[in-house]
Amino acid sequence: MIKKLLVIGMLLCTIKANAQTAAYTPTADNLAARQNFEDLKFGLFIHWGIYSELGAGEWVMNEKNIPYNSYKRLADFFNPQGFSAHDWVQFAKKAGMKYITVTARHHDGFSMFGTKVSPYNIVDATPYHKDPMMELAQECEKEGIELHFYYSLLDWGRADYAYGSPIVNGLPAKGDWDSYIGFMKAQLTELITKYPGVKGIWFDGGWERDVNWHYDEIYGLIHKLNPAILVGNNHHLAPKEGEDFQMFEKDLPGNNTTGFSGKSEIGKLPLETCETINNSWGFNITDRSFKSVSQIIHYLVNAAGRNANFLLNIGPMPNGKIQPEFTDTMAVVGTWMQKNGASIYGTRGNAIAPQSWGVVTYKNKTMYAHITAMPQLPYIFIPKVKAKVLKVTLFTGSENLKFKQQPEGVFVYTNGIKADAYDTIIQLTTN
Ligand code: FHN
Repeated sequence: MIKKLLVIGMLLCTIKANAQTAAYTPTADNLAARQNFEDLKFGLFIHWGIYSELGAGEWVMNEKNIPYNSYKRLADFFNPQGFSAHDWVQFAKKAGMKYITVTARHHDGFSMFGTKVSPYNIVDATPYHKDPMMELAQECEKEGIELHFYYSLLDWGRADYAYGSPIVNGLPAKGDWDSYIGFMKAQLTELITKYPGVKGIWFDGGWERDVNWHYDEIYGLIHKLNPAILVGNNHHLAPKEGEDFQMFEKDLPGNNTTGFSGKSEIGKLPLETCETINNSWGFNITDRSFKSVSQIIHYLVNAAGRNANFLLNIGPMPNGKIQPEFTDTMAVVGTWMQKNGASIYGTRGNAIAPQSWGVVTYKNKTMYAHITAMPQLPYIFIPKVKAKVLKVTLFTGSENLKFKQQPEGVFVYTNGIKADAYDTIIQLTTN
């Protein structure tokens, strides 16, 4: 009996040891890609699919209870003659964005790329017959913009996914789970091996059901195909083994106004938060709640101060064009970024907690205090500055500003300074 217990004990130890060796160790290339990703700071999120035709957001099939077989007809007349990868990439560049995350496949299950493993895709099922994801990947590579693919784990239409099926013992009672996992692996292989320069996969929809998603196999496959690819998953939970960045939806890290972030403690991975330019992800013709230049710059600055990238979403129109309201706003943001971007790109945040007047970013020995709400008092106080401050100026000027450093922090006197319309940046040089 004792012998038997010993054998079982040894077996359990071996299993544990194997599980530990199977733990994910990011490669040097992956770690470098993470750092680079953190430097980029500002990205463009794009939700575009056959749902865009209805102008009511990407959830329209579900929200309007459109039967799948009727919804599928949208593919017959999806013909985005106005799509230009060049225009999308120029839109991002002009706005000061450094990467694009685009919906390769959303919850409706329609593939916006030329896949061989499902006929329900833009090349085979629409009169357009072209692959916009390939054009975009090539254009991004040419223009030095990084590309991430959004990929939905949830599928409203496929029989093997069996949307709506009860989950029994971690598996959908209907459908064919192995077949669905295999299908996703085949598509992800296509996205990583066929499309040039892909830097990340942005999963979403896993929150729909509590099943075994085979993340170990899926993430393992991605990293086997290209170890540097960054994997992120919008599961609204703390990061899981095999993930390379942590994302937040419609909330700055640490906030939970949406209710999505309640279970996602901030981990150690690079952070990203996404938000919409109006109130919709996919094109919504009635949504005119456009965010102002000031709101967008503040979101970006507040994310950077909390050490997160900002991924700002637009939903292009069904013809592939971007509506002028977005272009106009982002051109102004871009002009501001040209002047002030050095205080954001390549910086890190979170060394100093957000203050009532704004946030602090830093790079090497320079700190940038971003004042987004001018204080009533004639100074700002930056707590817990350990390094000795040698010089304080406005980011856009060379004139020295008065300051006083104490063990508790630094007072910078702001009376008489020329405030910026969006964010007055004060530069502190330390030793
Ligand atoms: O359901 C999706 C939604 O359509 C959109 O893609 C956003 C983007 O973060 N994510 C999901 C909701 O969490």
